[in-house]
Amino acid sequence: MGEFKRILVTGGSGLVGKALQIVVQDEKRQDEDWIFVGSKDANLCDLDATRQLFDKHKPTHVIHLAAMVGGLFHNMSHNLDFLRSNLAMNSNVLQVSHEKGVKKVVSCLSTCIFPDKTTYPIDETMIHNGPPHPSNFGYSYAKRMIDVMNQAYHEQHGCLFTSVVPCNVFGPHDNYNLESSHVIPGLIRRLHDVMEAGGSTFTVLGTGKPLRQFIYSLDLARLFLWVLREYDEVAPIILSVDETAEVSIRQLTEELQKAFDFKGEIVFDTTKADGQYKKTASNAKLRKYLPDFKFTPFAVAVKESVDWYKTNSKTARN
Ligand code: NAP
Ligand code: GFB
Repeated sequence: MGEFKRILVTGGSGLVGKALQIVVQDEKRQDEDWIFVGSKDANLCDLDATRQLFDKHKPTHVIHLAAMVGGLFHNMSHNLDFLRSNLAMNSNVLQVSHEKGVKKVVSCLSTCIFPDKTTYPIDETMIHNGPPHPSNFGYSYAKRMIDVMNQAYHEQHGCLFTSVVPCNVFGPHDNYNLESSHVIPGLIRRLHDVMEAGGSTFTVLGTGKPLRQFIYSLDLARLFLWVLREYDEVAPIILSVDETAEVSIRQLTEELQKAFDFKGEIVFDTTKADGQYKKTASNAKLRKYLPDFKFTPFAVAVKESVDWYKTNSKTARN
């Protein structure tokens, strides 16, 4: 039995938070008490509300997932909102974690925040080497400040505040709202609607050429457990599938077509933006720690995500 941990998970009602709830059901330890919260428990953009949340739960550890999160198109049209909301939430959670003597905080960056002009594969040392892609500079700079604050809290107060850098995440309980969703839930929602309506043409936005690494939310949740329990560097660690698992949006669409058994035509609307062409990240640092970690095969993860949405489309976050 290790030291007792009361772990507060902010963003606990979202895609990654729900995956963590599922994984914790099987893998929680006797000396761990898990608390999952969403925005209705406290608006983390408000410092007093953040303090009240921490006073209520008295966490010893925090997994900070809460954020204003969205896909390419939502970021392009709301860069200021992404910047301000995420700066506020991140600053409040780290400040109150320090005030209340939280032993460890694990926050969340993203592989989309790296410099737009870069060499590949991207690694953890490159976060601040140049401006991010213009489509999501607000979100990117807010996320980069987590790493800067983690370093400053460690240098001035010895805090163990660290962060992980996931690639694109997908899975059950995603956000399927067409204005704000990421590509996989957006395509799942739209292809489901086309098939429900008996349509025979499915339109995918952009050229289909961009490349992405996609991690299944349940795999990411398992890695979060390991980071919370075993990873004690302040420096970020990329949590991504292998470079060889990178797929194009077109290949993703073909996988979704199979999962839905859609026999109609796929059309690419090239009048819509592609966003970053690629953001290929290296998971060499993760592999050094966990050489044998097994990611769920992409086709299996996509099928499970599609089947979940088919069953839950009426109550999913649309
Ligand atoms: P999500 O499904 O949109 O969930 C966001 C979570 O944050 C929800 O629980 C939401 O609560 C909470 N939240 C939002 N605003 C809040 C506020 N003002 N106060 C308190 N809570 C608030 O996001 P996700 O995909 O799970 O992302 C989780 C983390 O992973 C984020 O830090 C994100 O940046 C990071 N990430 C995501 C991806 C991806 O592809 N999804 C990739 C890389 C990194 P409600 O449910 O009550 O709204
Ligand atoms: O997940 P996504 O929206 O964001 O993927 P990013 C965008 C890519 O998918 C673009 C294509 O190439 C789009 O042209 N796409 C095709 C679609 N159909 C659709 C659709 O119906 N919806 C969406 N959303 N895209 C985000 C960052 O970049 O990555 C965020 O902007 C965040 O900040 C996220 O970090 C993980 O992968 O391009």
